[in-house]
Amino acid sequence: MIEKITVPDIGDFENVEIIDVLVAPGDKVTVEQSLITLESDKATMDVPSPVAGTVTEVLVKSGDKVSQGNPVACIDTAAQMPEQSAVATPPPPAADTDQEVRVPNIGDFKDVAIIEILVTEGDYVNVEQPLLTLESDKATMDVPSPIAGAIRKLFVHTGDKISEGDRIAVVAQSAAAPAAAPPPETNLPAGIPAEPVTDKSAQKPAPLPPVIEKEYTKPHAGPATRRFARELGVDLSHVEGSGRKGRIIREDVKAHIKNLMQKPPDNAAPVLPAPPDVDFRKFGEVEIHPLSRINKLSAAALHRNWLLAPHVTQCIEADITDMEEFRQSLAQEAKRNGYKMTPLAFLIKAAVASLKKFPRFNASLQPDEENLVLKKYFHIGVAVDTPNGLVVPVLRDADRKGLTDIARELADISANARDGKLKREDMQGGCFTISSLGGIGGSFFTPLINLPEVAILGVSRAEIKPHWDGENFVPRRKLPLSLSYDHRVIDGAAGARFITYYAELLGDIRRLTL
Ligand code: CAO
Repeated sequence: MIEKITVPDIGDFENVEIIDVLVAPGDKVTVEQSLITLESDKATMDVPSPVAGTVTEVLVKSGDKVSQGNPVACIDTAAQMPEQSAVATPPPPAADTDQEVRVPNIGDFKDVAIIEILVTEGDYVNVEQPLLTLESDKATMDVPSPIAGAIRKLFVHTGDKISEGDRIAVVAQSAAAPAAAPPPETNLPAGIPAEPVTDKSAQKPAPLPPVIEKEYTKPHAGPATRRFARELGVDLSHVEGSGRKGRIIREDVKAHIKNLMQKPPDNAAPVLPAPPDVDFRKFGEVEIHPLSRINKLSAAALHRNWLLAPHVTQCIEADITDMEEFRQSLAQEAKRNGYKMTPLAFLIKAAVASLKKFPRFNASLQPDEENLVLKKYFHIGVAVDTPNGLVVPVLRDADRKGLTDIARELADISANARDGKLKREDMQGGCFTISSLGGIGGSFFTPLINLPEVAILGVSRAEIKPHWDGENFVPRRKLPLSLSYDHRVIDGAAGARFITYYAELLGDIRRLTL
């Protein structure tokens, strides 16, 4: 018969989060075996199975929120081991009496090794709390306490070999403690009842069921260790076991956490402090504007670039008086032909010439920082300001294009960028980026390198300034340039050489034809 198991009465709690699902379809479960673990802000509690059988369906997942009556799983009770129903409920023991706890019926196993003792003398234990863990060559199983009380005496040690009926401990059962639980099977594999030896006559040996084999596909750890790990948020699949056959014990979980705390943060994933989370409504009226997709993508890329590349920004003013004269002479013709000849076309040509002269700037550092990849092509990225945010389309093979072609193409790619028509591949493969704010204003700034490129040129607004020609101050048009470079790849001298050469090219554009 299939039974649908629901969340029992959990007091006043509602919508409690499931932090762990402890069973999967196909698992055999015993009465009281935990199916899921719930955690409210006040308590953590397991939801036990009220029946024994085979899980046919799990109806919840970690992270779900549940309340009393919500379905948890379906269990086929026909698969229940017949012996379980034959287990007699032990009579309630007398209050305030010492009671011996002995090894329960563990099937055909004899001389099974104790691999972990989970309590010490003086500990107070609850009914079903695991006392020790046994391991045969086929199975690992916890032996739970059948009664609640203080452990007065422990008779066993790690490594001892024990069989059914051997003494484990004397427990001083407290008067207030609950009586022995009915079929006390929790934490033992299905079909292996644990009981106080006083009731041993009521038991029949049960063979170990095949379900135990499944344990070995999970991290090899006892229920107590699993609970401990869960409390600390440790994923046992990342913990190395030091127990027999690689079994994970409590000490391994502690060592794992210690190791994580001591490990220096990974370069690729720096641990950053969280930004302040302020409720600005406390201070005045506010409006919330969701960030656009482009805003979010570029924010993540800019942050990564800023963190990964040690930036240095080198500035210079280029004398573009003659270049501007030439550009103006082309501007009219461009306008007649439906495009704009802005300074940017010249800046791209000068970038190609400078990259040819300084090949280390036309390179990318491999992520393992072992090699530099030098590029033989010249694709120049151009930062474009759009209503949805910043994008960087790439003008390909700029070395093979003249000023007019570049100017026309720039008009197309910036129009496409602003209309949101750029494709992913239009923004890939850049060698070097130019960010031109000259049409807007401002002087020098610190552009952020567009990794995996190693340098970026920031261009600001040109202005006529007094220039000392050796005898007089003469008016010259000066263009502020800011070159940021990745100091892992380019040293300061190379940065200064590159930008000086670049400025010289703009100062005498005839050299662009060389
Ligand atoms: N100094 C003075 N004037 C300049 C100039 C400069 N450095 N650069 C351009 N101008 C002039 C142009 O000649 C043009 O003048 P006219 O209107 O008289 O023809 C005007 O400013 C506007 O130019 P533009 O912006 O239309 O064209 P552009 O080729 O200079 O730039 C583009 C194109 C797409 C790069 C630009 O429009 C843009 O989006 N810039 C912003 C880039 C950006 O946001 N960078 C920041 C990235 S880091 O956050």
